[in-house]
Amino acid sequence: MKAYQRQFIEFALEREVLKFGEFTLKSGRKSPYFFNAGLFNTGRDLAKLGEFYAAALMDAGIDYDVLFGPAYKGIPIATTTAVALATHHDVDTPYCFNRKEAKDHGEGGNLVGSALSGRVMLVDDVITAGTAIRESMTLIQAQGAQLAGVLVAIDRQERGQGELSAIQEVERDFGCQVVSIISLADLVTYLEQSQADPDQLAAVKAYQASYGI
Ligand code: OMP
Repeated sequence: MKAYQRQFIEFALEREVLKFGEFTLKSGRKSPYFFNAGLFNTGRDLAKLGEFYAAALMDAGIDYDVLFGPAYKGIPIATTTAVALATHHDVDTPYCFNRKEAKDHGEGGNLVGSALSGRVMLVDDVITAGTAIRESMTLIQAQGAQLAGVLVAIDRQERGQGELSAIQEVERDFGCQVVSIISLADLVTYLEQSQADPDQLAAVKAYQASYGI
């Protein structure tokens, strides 16, 4: 695990974005942990969050033309990532986002910011089953753009419909790379190496054994 990945887990725990307990996921699965990116909810949180996304993106070395943050949660994430790329990596990248309701006056349309064209790097919080990503794909394809990659905070590494994880299915279906700041495997390593509650670690490992890839 890289230093920035460990720091990100510590940041998420400190801000209670990453929690342990019993949570029902969008898929209906009961998970012993949950990652609620909405709780990165101050200016400093957002600034730090952008630095972690930018670090993961630089690390991945994928070529792309524009960052796209799908409404709603992807919007602040894409914005803060673009700021961090400029301030910490001297990379000035165009970015855009969509609105859920199309506007029929003013500039119109449902896209805001740079043009959604060329190779698109989609930035979002979490992929579990990939439902949200598939919705965004419709938008990207409608613009004649291509998906270059997807960047998320956490890859839960869960099986989708078959044996592959939702992320592996997205990679296969859209021919792109999916990058995450951390994965479930990183979280397990972190819990093993820290003074974590043994019951927490056992619950996460049991979940990984049932639904993991
Ligand atoms: P998919 O759209 O099915 O990939 O699920 C992603 C969504 O699941 C996120 O946008 C959240 O609404 C939610 N989620 C989390 O935010 N954190 C988690 O740890 C797990 C989920 C989830 O419900 O699977």
